[in-house]
Order: sequence, then C-alpha cells, then structure tokens
Amino acid sequence: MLTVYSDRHRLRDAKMEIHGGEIVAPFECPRRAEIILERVKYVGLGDVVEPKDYDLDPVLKVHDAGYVEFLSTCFEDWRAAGMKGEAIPICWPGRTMNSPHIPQMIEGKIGYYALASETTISEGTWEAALAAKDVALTATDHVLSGNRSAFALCRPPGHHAAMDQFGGYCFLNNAAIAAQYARDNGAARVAVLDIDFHHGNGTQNIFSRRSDVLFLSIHGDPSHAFPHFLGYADETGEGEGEGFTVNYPLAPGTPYSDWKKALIEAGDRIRDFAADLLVVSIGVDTYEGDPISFFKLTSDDFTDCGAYLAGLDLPTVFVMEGGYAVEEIGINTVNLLQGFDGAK
Ligand code: SP5
Ligand code: ZN
Repeated sequence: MLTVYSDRHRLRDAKMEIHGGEIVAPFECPRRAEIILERVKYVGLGDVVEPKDYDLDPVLKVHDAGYVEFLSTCFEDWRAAGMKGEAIPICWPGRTMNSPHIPQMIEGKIGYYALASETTISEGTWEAALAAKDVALTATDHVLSGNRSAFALCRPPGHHAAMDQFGGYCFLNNAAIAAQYARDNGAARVAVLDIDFHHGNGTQNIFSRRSDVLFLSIHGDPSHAFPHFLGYADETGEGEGEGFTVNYPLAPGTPYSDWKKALIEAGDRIRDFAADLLVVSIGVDTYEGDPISFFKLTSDDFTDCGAYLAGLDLPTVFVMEGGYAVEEIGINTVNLLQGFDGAK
C-alpha cells in the first residue's frame, strides 16, 4: 500500500493541552507520525511519497469560508492582540447565548469557532493542517486513478473538525475533504467509516444532510467520552440525509469481540449502500493501552480489522486520525494496513 506523508506535520507542535484540570504536553504530538512512518518503512508496507499541492477549493467545499479565514489568521491575530501564549478559547456561545454574531476581537472569535478548549492554535498549526489535507487529497487521487488503496498519514487529525469549528486536536477535516473530493471526481457514492475511538462529530456535521455520503462511526459512548455531545445512536441523519448517518456508541471496557460485531453491522450497511469508494478514518486510540480512551483492542485485533475491511472489496483511502499510546501507534496502525493488504 502506498503511504502519503509530509514532514510539514511537524509545524503542528503545540506546547500545551488542558487535561484533567492541568496543563499538560499535548497527547497529539509530532512523534506520533514519526513512529508510524518508521513502522511503515520497517515492515516495507510500500512506497512513501510526498503530497502534491492542492489549493483551498476542496477545503471550501466542506468548510465555511469565514472559518477557513479564521484558521489562517488566528495565531497572528492572537499575538497582535498582545496575547503571550498559544491561542485558546475561554468563552463560547454556550446553550444560553446562542447568538449569530461573530465577534471581531480574536478572543471572542476563537470562542465562536471552537467546540472544545483542550486544543490550542499554535504557530505553524495552519501550515501543518494545510499539509495534512494535501496528504489526504494525494492519497484519494491515487485511489481514484485505479489503485486499490492508499494510506494518508495525516497529522494533525481531522474528524472532530466541523463545517465551522475546530477542537479535539482537529482543524481541517481531512477525511471529509477526501470524501467530497472523491464525489467531485467520479465517485457517485462514498462511505466514510470512522473507527477512531472518538465519535467523528465533525464528519457527521458535514454530511448529516446528505444521502450521497454515508457516514458510520464506532466509538466510545458519548455519555462517557469525548466529544460528549454527539454520537448517540438516535442520530441517523437529517432531511435528505435521514438514514445516511449511523452511530455505534459502545460502553467502557468494550473488547474486540463486541467491537467487531459493530464493525460487521457497519460493513453490511456499506454493502447495502453500494458505495463506489470507502474512506476509513483510522484511529488506533481503541487500543487497550491508550492513555485517554476505554476500549480493549489488542495489537493483533487491528490486523483482523484490516482483513475484514479488505473483504468489503472497495477502493479504500485510509486517513489517519487519533491514537495516543505513542510507542505502539506504529505497530497498531500498520498492523491494520497489513491486515488489509494481506487479505487481498
Ligand atoms: C483525533 C482525536 O482522537 N481526538 C481526541 C480528542 C480528545 N480530547 C479530549 C480528551 C479528554 C479525555 N478525557 C479522558 C479522561 C480519562 N480519565
Ligand atoms: Zn480519537
């Protein structure tokens, strides 16, 4: 399998995250991508290529223009306002102040465009996010041109990024950008299967009103896990999109045997949908050793999952999302990809 990778991910190197009431070093760190790349090379998964450059058009098909403008200027605006640290929201339009006005001052603006406060916008974040979308688009082009699969080693991740909100370590929704790009370049029906531990609230937000993109997510029950406010089983899509959003929230402690039942149900839905192309939001924070999650998958389970996905027999783009057991992230991610390749 081809891997698409860019060194520019290193430009996303935030110094802080709010976790458990403390300021800690971010779980989502540059070493994650380095370790995955090392493992890709070590096992000889396939060629590793740099991404091509794409402009903002594919981004603006799924994200709001004001949001994109905000992301591209946030850090400099923050510094210009005299702020010393990384840009971080402290106040946002919560349930009791749901006004449509977008504040001009960066502290208000960042609150408007944020869905969580653990994630800062640091110097270089925008450049890294742009590179990650190039990685996802290059991998998608590889599959659209007739190859069976490709691995987009994206960093920062994307699936929490909504049409006009960032958070959960995500800024641009790489998987949604890839899915939309596939729609615009020959694939009539695209399925996005999100197997990161966390619900893909951003991807759901982007496609919930559409019937041409099927979104499915297997994740920690939001009643117990981030992102807390989306990902319940009764969210099934809206309007035209009714029936094209499918959520599998699973309980704390879920082992692979139960997780796989949800995977098989999701696979059946993808078959019924008759997708032309599959985008897999691959997170390995479902691993038993993950520091912020609560599923119990083992490293071998990822291999089995990859083999199952190969059985869906679809052109497949893997887009990297989460996984915070950093020392094992390479083994777990590449096991899944090798499981897919081995089952051909
Ligand atoms: C892409 C991705 O995986 N993003 C995840 C963002 C999660 N950020 C908030 C994590 C809060 C974890 N709280 C865990 C409490 C464990 N005792
Ligand atoms: Zn996650």
